[in-house]
Amino acid sequence: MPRALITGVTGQDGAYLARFLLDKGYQVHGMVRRSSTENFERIADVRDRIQLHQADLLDQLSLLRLLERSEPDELYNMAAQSFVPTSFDQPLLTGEFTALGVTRLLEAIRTVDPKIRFYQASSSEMFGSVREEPQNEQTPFWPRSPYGVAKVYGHWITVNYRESYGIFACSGILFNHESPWRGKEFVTRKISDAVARIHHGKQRKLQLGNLDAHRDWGFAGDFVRAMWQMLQHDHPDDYVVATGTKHSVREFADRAFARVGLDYREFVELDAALLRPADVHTLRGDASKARRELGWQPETSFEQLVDLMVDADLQRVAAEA
Ligand code: NAP
Ligand code: F7E
Repeated sequence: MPRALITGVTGQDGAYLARFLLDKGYQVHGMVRRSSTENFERIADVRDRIQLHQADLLDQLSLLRLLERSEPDELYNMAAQSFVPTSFDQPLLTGEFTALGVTRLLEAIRTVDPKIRFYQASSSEMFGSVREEPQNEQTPFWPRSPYGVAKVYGHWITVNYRESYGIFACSGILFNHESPWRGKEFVTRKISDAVARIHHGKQRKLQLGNLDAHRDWGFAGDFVRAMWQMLQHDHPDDYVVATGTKHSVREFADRAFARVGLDYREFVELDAALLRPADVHTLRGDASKARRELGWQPETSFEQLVDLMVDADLQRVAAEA
């Protein structure tokens, strides 16, 4: 039975990846950080099938012990401070988690078992102020937030440990991917949640920032498959994972409100406090390398994604009521 260790197993991607690997017959281990209250909502129904271990990206010794105890064949590093606005408020902490945390894990691999295959969750935020469209593995990085800068470090340290020590280390440059398990502060989930609450009379307005930002949005369930495929390949490499289409925040809101027969213009208000010191205005990825070499392609369209997120929140809000 292959063994996988997932850091960030309580997050959106960790929860999808854990189910994907369990279905593939893996023994799944998850790293969780200590908290005064448990935060296992996203893995509640598979909690008994995952072995959880307490450790923290800030604590090198805890990571060494984690690898000794879980003895993984594959390590998926999903853990990070992943919210871009927080990275402007807490740039140092973001650097510790999202950048240096990657080196701590790679050092733990080098010390405990250099044969462990490593997946790093890199991000389209590294392209930031884009140099070309669509963005591929050769496109230069120009990050626009402390989060993006930290991810650039995480990306290059992964490449460096592959080249320096021969570790099977891959960096997946994933474009935005969403789901009903997306955190409610991210714009897609903020919108789908608001649509459901407005539909059920629990909210009146929705405050948003930059409505003209464009993103290449895919479905998280499709994207975790690409992570696993990278670690099954015959050599380690870096891959862009994206749908190849982009839409604006405005278009997302338009379709989401239309799903319940409403016009977003009657509910959405601009809140200047939600504008970022520097935003990423447009992103669209070219995943042809992943398609060619891994056989990966997305299965969920933008329209299906919006609908499934709104439908899930409608169901949840109705159940709460
Ligand atoms: P998420 O929902 O925010 O989950 C982040 C996870 O990291 C949570 O489980 C969190 O634990 C854990 N974590 C944070 N700091 C930690 C620390 N110091 N020690 C241990 N665990 C820590 O993020 P996601 O959307 O699933 O994304 C997964 C990864 O992919 C992240 O690295 C993100 O930056 C990257 N990424 C995401 C996207 C996307 O569109 N979703 C795109 C590209 C890259 P708690 O539950 O305790 O907070
Ligand atoms: O913002 C605009 C905002 O926070 C998308 C993370 O998973 O994907 C995510 O980062 C866009 C931005 O995601 C609101 O200005 C407008 O242009 O949903 P978001 P993100 O910043 O793209 C990348 C790939 C990651 O790696 C990250 O970890 O939407 N926007 N109004 C808003 N954004 C938010 N959050 N809230 C608003 O009210």
